[in-house]
Amino acid sequence: MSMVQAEQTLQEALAAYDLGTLVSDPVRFGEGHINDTFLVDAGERRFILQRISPVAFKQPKDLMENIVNVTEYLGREIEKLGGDRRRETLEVIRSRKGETCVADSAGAMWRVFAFVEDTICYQAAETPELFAASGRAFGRFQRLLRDYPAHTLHETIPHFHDTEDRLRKLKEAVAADPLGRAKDCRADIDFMLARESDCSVALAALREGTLPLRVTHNDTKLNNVLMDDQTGEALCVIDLDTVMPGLSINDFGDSIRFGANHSAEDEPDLTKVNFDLDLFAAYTDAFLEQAGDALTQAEIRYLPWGAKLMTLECGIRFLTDHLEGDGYFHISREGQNLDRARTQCKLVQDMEAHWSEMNAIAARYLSE
Ligand code: ADP
Ligand code: GN1
Ligand code: MG
Repeated sequence: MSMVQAEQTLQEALAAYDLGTLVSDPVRFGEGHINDTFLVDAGERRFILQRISPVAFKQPKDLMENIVNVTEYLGREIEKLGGDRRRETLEVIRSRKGETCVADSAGAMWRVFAFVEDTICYQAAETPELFAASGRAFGRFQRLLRDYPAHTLHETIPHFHDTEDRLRKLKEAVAADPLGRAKDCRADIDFMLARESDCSVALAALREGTLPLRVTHNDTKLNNVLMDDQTGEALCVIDLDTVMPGLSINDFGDSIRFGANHSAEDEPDLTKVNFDLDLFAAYTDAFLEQAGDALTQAEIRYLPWGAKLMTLECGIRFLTDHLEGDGYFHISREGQNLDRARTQCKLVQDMEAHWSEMNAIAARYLSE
């Protein structure tokens, strides 16, 4: 539904910007699940035009304020390190009136970013080197923002990585069961409910003060980082919609969830979905190489929990959306969110089977 709406109002959004003369019509771009993303080709320069998901984001202006402030801060830090801020962080392009985003006639908000050229956005960690490069990028992101005043950030999605709340919402969706789908996912629901106490582990550590609140990205999958197509190194962390105060172990964990395996997130054949401990180790090394100094011993100790909980939570979210009728995550076929939920459960199961090895890998970085 939203996919069609975006096409209908795209021209209105485009008219609010002065991007030069377009050489072709904007085309859908990328494989994000949330926003509607288009590539705009103005010959000399290219741009990303995005319709911000009104389902996911209720306060798009606050969200844009976060992104402008964070990218300006990152830009200054990158320059201090001798880097190129125009390639190493996002650049928000203003509308003719100087706005960071513009409304269409249906009330949705649109924004424009400079297209970061000569990069590749991977959908799967094809090699350990590639996965490690993304780990360095997110580790560096964590380090660069370590002194950013977290309290000035808007919470763009309340309770985003509140795993207890996510499970509560799953239970509500199961109880309401508006499409009668629950009967076909009983085993998946039971798998998640059996892990109810796990859902509190990181949150309890936060409440007790064992884990600190930091500025985090909160959506660290591999396709939210652009790789330099010449050097193969990670260049630019994108998709900053969910930069908020959060847990560093969740940034680590969400990358592991998506990247430490060799299958698509929606692979229907679960025999192909296997957690890869070597990829886990490669990412851990790379993430801590860059973020290490900024993290406490407790954060390092809890890294495996970050991996397991982000995977479990994402499974819970996919299943909730499936039960509620797929209003949140974009789908291209029926049952896709159920398949996504099932891959996450399989990965959680694998992580549980490799739990002591995962902890041993993280423990290599403990100094106590
Ligand atoms: P979503 O929230 O829907 O995932 P993203 O902001 O991640 O939206 O954008 C979707 C995709 O568009 C990305 O995975 C990437 O392929 C591409 N993309 C987004 N911004 C840029 C950019 N500035 N330069 C190049 N590609 C981009
Ligand atoms: C969404 O926006 P995208 O596609 O990068 C989602 C993440 C999920 C991910 C699962 C704002 O990420 O939380 O982990 O899908 N983003 C939001 O693939 O909900
Ligand atoms: Mg994305």
